[in-house]
Formats: sequence, structure tokens, C-alpha cells
Amino acid sequence: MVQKLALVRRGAAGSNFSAMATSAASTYAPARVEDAALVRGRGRYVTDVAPPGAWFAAFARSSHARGHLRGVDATAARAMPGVCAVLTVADIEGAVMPAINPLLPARVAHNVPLLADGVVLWVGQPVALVIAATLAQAQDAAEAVGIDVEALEATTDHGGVEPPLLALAYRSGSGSGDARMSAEVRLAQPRVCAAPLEPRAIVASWQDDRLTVWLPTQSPARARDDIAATLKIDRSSVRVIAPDVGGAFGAKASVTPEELAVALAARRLKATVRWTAARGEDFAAAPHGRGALLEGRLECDAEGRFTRLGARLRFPLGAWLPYSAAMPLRNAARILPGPYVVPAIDIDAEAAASDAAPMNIYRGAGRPEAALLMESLIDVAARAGGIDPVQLRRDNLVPASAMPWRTPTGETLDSGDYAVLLDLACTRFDYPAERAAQRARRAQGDLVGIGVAMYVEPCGQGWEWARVTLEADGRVFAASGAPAQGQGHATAFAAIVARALGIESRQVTVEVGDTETCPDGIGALASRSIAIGGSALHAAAVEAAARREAGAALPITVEKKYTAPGEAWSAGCVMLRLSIARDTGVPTIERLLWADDAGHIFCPQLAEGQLHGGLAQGLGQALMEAIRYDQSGQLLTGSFLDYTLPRAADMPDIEIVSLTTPATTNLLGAKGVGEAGCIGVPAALYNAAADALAPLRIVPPDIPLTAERLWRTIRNAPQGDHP
Ligand code: SMO
Repeated sequence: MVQKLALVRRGAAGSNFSAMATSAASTYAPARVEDAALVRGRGRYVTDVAPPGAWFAAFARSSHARGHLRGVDATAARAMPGVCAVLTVADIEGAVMPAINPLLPARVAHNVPLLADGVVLWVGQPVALVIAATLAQAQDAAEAVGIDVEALEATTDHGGVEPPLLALAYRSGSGSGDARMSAEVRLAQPRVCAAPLEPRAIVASWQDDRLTVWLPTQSPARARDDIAATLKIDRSSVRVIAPDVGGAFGAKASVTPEELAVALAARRLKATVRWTAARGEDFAAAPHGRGALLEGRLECDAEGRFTRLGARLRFPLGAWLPYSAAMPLRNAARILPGPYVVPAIDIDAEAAASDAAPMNIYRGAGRPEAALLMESLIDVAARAGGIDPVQLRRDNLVPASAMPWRTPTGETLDSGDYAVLLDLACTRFDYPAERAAQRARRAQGDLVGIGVAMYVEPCGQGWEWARVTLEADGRVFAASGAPAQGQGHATAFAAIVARALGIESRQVTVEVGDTETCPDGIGALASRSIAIGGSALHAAAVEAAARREAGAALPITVEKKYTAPGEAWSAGCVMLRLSIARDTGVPTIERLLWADDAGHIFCPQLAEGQLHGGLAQGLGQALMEAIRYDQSGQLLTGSFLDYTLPRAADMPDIEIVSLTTPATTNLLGAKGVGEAGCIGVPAALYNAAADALAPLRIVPPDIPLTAERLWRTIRNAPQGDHP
């Protein structure tokens, strides 16, 4: 059961948007328009668009994490039925993976080829690409490719062998040196996989010296540019289409070697080639997320004010760098102080390669790491100082009157009222009563904890393009460079344009996901689609309306680029009650209250859906999910038999209350909402587990807090206070 989203409005003095914010949400709150097709199996995904006669691709992959590649023998494979071609590194024209986001230059170049060249770098690395008439023929031939490897010792994540490829440091202020309380925390997070319903896939078609690519990507424009650069052709010769996309979560933000190799094969054969990853191929070779080692120290003065935050964040990178590989590190370091006043910081973040699958952004992308470390530090400090953890937070929040707030890492929090957010959560959760009930249950021996976590969520920066067309017959077309992967952009974008034009949402047709018919775009990532993509649409629609008023003849087309002057910072507070069964270790979320401020919300139903989805993934990470490698770099979790995803029955009741402080950094007052559940929920769950175990004087194991790990921890409690 899910409680309806409750809206609490706050006026925002100084926001251009505050006048609009009071009237819009209820008027423009249409039901999702995309669901009728998607929930009836009538979606059109990349694998559905493959034309008859397309060739099938399959990959022969490395079964070693590191080794000399002494030879690849494709003779037998080439002779097998239906086989059209077998490509090895000799056939890919020296193509290497594209450069990474220049926001964070790597210290060394990483010229990782599309197919293994002389060395193998991780288990699952593509070594040869087989093209055949049927999928079975391609797979059979891929198995017949002889891969001769002299195995070498593998470097695991945090193995301490590889020097950091990326490093960041933030230092500012000076610690007062008279810390009354201090807390230290060291937490390890496992790698996780994004596990979208639709795995990676591509259809690449070469015709008349042009390449058309269907790809479930979050960034069609960048995929086009990366494919063009890899194939050394002009980007005007490449069209990328993202049709319906079955989830992405960051793992589809960057192109991967398989996709580029298939595109290259299509050109080489002057044909259409299709590939859909098996689930196991995504486990082994799609980008993973998280995996960081987090260490921190928080110091407070005699009044319980934070005086200094020190941290060392170490991220694994795997064997090659996707475009956004450095983002988790950058985000975790820059937002670590969260919604709090921290006078002095000393933060080091670094990332090193390992002989494992690549790392990339995954829903939250560094924000969950920051929240987990900061929020657990606050709870440890509160416990050490005998202060209520809510009170300690309240005493250190950035006051609303100080907005916009310059953080010690140089970020600018544009808006927010964190004290109101915390009080709202306390009131709705009935925090004092929950504490009283907890005391009573503890007296009876129950292991029950209350977890609190606050978070901030920057929603990305930069620009998006939009195009709005008013047709003579009354139809309106709205096109954006930000595609959709299930979020409901067709619904939300239509609502934004309809409001600006004073028409009904259903009069607006939204077009996204095609580099030929849509304007340029950065893409759907970093919780930026409504704030930035939506603002671009709003601006284009407003100008179209003005031209219509001024008497311009229809049709009218306005194409506009919107650049956000800064990031919009959403925030939230999660409070939950978690019990842990003493005899089995099974954790149960008994209650979860969540106050979230996503700024102005256009479609409450969509925002709520985003919060629920993020919560499911945050819960999965905190309680269940873990990618495991052994010491030799073999992947131990190659299927859903070994890797636990949360299911519907694992979801708790969710009470959501929404606060609105409109963003000041975009035209809509909107903030991010899609990643929030991954940010606040794991930190609150960890803190709840720590609170539950505190009477035993033990700390929780690292996440995931599985029943087994909790049970072992309870069994090993020093004082023997267990059955
Ligand atoms: S992890 Mo998101 O797709 O920026």
C-alpha cells in the first residue's frame, strides 16, 4: 500500500517561479500517456525494430581477468554454418574506446580497443565478434573461437596495485582543533549492476554510406558522436534512434565496446547487424556501479556544531573508462557535506583501475556514497556524544535564510529549507512517539532501530535544446534532445508545453530519442530532464505563444537552447523503523516516512513513481545486491540466481510527503527526483541497523545488510547477549 503524495507548498521569496508554482500542479497533472502500450507488451524496443534479414552478432569473450592474448583462432568458427564473418582486433581498424567526460581528465590515456589486443583485461572482455545468419549460428560459432591466453595475476578492486587514474582533493577552512566529539567510519560498498529490464542491445544498419543505429541510450547525441568518431566518419552520416527503452539507470549513458564493434561490423559488411546482450553478458561486461571504500572523520565542538569533516573516498574503475566513469567520484566528493554547515573540510577522492568490468554512473552516481558516509558519521557522533541524532542534524543544517549557500567544496546550493524538511519528517513520522515505542520494545529484547538520513541531490548542469511547432490544424509538436527510458517524459514534457501555451496536454505530441528528427541534447541523466530539458521546452513554447499572439502565421516553429545558470539542489529526509530478527538476522522495514523536496512538481504521479523506483533500487543496494569477484577476478555473480534484486514483496509501505521550495536555477523551479531513493534510503537503512544493534554494542556489517551477514554479526557480538 502506498499513501498518496501529499503536497506541502512553501513560498520562495525571490524566485521568479513562486507565483506560478501555486496554481499549476493540480491543473497539469495528467495520467501517464505512455503506459497503455508499455504495460500491454506493445512497446517497441531495439530488439523489436530489427528488420528481417539482419545479421546476428555474438561475442567470444575472455574467461581470464588478465593475461597475454597469445592468439585467436577463428578458422573453425569461420567455417561453421551460416557464419558471415568473424572479426578480431585485426579487423577493427585500430578503433579504441572514446575519450571520457572532459570535466575530469584521466591522468593517463586508456586506449582500450573494441576487441582484445595482445592482452585480456577482464572476464567477459569481447575478443572476437561473430556475424551469422541466425542467433544460434552466431552463438555456436562464437563458442568455437579459440582464445589462447597465458593467465596473469589479476588486480581486484582496491587491490592496491594500480596507481590512481583519477584524483580529486577539496580542502578549505581550518579545524578548530578542540573537537569535543568525533566520529570515524569506514564503509565498503559492493559493486552493483543496474539490471534494467531490457539489457544492452543494438541494431546497426549501413546503407548508402550512412549508418542508422537503434540503441537504448540515455544520450543519443553523444552516442552518435562517439560512434562517428570511432568509425572516423562525419557525425552527419550517423543517425541514432533510441526507441522505447526498458530502463537505463546510468548504465546506458555511455557506449560500450560491443555496441561500437557491431556498428563497425555493419559498415564493414555494408549490412544490418543486430545484437542483444544476454543477461549474463550484462552481468560480466556492462558497466557496474558503486563499489567505493568510504572513510571519514567528523569533528564537533562542545555545542554540537560540526567543525571539520575529513574523508578519503576510493572508487574502483574496472578495466576501461566509460564516458561518465569519473562522475561518481566527483559527485561523492563535491556533495559530501550534504545539507550541513561544515566549516572545514579535507576530502581526498581517488579512483584506480582493476581487472574487472567497467564502472559508470548508476542511479545516484556518487550521491549515495556521500549520503551513506556523512549520515553514518553523524549518527556515530550523536551516539558518542549522547545527542539525539535528529537534534544533531537540526543544529547543523544550512539555514534557509542563507540560501544560496556556498558549500566548502565550492558548490552552490540554490534553494531549500532543510529545517522545515526535517521537522516535517519528524512530525509525520511522530518521531518522539517512535522513540518511546522503541524503548519499550528494546526493554523486551527486540532489536529495533530508527534510521534517519538527509540528503541533497544536485540535478546536473549545462544545456538542452527543444523545438516546439504549432501546426495550422491545432496540433502541437514538442521535441527534445533528452530521451526517455520509462520515466514518462512524453507525459511531463507535454504538460510543460501545454501549460506554456494554455492548451490541453493531449494536444501536444512529444518527440524524443532520434538524432535526425530531434534537436541536439546532452541526454536523460543526472536527474536533469525536467529541470533543464523541461526548461528548454518551456522557453520554446513561451516564444511560440508570443509569436502566435503577435500574429505570425501558422505553422510556427521555435527551436531554443536553454542553459541552466547553475544546478538545482533537491533535498530530502528519510525516517524509517527497522527490526532485525535475533535468531535469523532477517531485517524488516516496519515503517518508512520520506519527505522530499523536488522543487516545483508538474506531474505528482510521475514524481511519486520516480521516488518509488529509486527507493526499490536503494533498498536493493542496502539489503541485497552485490556483484562479487574472486581473487583471480572471476565473476561469481553472473546471473539472477547469484545476485538478488528486490521484488515487489520486498517493498515496504511508503509514506511520502513532498515539500516544495522552487529551484532558482531554471525556468520551471524544478529539481531532480529520479535518484533520490538511491541516495537517502540506503543511508537511513544503515543508520537504522546501527541503531537496532547498538544495545549489543556492535556495528552493522557493510552493506548489503543481508540476513546472513546480520545474523553472523549478532552471533559474534562480544557480550554474548544472543541466543
Ligand atoms: S546515474 Mo544517472 O543516469 O546520471
